[in-house]
Amino acid sequence: MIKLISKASYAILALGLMASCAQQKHEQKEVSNGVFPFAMPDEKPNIPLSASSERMFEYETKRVQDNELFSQFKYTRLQGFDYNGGDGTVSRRDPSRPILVDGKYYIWYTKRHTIVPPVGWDRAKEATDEIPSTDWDLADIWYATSADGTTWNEIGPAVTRPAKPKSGWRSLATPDILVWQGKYYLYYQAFDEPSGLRGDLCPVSVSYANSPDGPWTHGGDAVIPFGKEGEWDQNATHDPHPIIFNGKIHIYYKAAYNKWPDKRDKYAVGHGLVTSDNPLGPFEKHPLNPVMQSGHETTYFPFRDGVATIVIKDGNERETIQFSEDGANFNIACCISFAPTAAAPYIPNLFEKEGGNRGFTWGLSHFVNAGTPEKCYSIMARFDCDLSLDSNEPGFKKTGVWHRPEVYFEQSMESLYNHPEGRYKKDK
Ligand code: AAL
Repeated sequence: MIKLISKASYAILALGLMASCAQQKHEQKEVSNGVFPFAMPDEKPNIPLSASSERMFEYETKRVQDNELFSQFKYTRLQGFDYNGGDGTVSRRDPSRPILVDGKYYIWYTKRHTIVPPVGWDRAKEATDEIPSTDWDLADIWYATSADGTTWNEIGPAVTRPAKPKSGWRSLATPDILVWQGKYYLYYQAFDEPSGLRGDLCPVSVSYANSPDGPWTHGGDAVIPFGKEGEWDQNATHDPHPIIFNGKIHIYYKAAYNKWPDKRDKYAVGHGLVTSDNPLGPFEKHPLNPVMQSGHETTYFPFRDGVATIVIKDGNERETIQFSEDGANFNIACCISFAPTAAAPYIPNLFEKEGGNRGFTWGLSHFVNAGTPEKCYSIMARFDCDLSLDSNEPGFKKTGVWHRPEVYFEQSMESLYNHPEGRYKKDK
């Protein structure tokens, strides 16, 4: 019986080999005919190619399903955070990347707990010491821990607003973490006025501690220098995002430019890069800043011998993942759907000497529209994906992302009616 099976399998193997030889001949013939082959060629065929076919051979893999920097994203609601019934008075947003310390994940984030929901940045003049303008006004940096990355235990504030007129007296927001030579460094936005008043204007401050549980010591203000007047980052440095690359601290940051104070709808975003050997600075700006001209928040991660980034929402290259060999010159690796907003991935060994460059399988993100415009607040959420060299989960490599019809119908024409510059006017 065994012999029979093995004879049969030899026969099948032989047939298979013959078929594949025939196929190869067929391929070569097709290529020599100047026609793109049926079987995906490993090398760029020596035939005239369209621009799209040319580009196909510039990506790391020709099929997106084989691309280590492509993934779908799946979302899970976090447990353990209370939002006061969703009345808009409690908001949590812009989480830091989780880090694992002694078996516990730690995150830091913007927490606003105010007597009323924000009035909105168009009405920033109405903001008071108790009434917030935006969702991230009158906020502090809080932290939470978790054993599994889904159920969180909110411990309390990590860094709170200093007394006026110290930088950040109005609001602290959008933190991220660096571990450097055994110490913990939190970088965050420090506001001295309600955001929306003249812009979303703020520099970045830093605090440090010997333990992720604090206590935190103030380590400096305006650590990422503003550009000079007339330069793209003249008065805003947002979303500080530190990584260690080639042994040096690299902080990516964002500035919305071409916008405030008078042409808010013409805005553009740029991401800059500063580097230093000292977490408290001084930081030196990369001469090619902005190193990225798309993407709303900053999500950069060491990947193989370079740096990769998830680019969302803004710019011509929105909804892409990009890669750069030098951390400054990025090219598109692939396009993505349903990308996590303000993505903060958990990257194993991120701040270790070795091993922090193999990607990730989960992280935290936020949804800024958890409430209504009148009761505006954000929630944090977990996303899972396969952007890791150590994982191979075919389910994440599917290309179809199917939303229920309701999701599309929610994107109704309604939001276009009565747009000040729009053609569609609703019948009164
Ligand atoms: C976010 C971030 C920064 C901005 C605001 C809070 O999406 O880009 O943090 O200042 O919005």
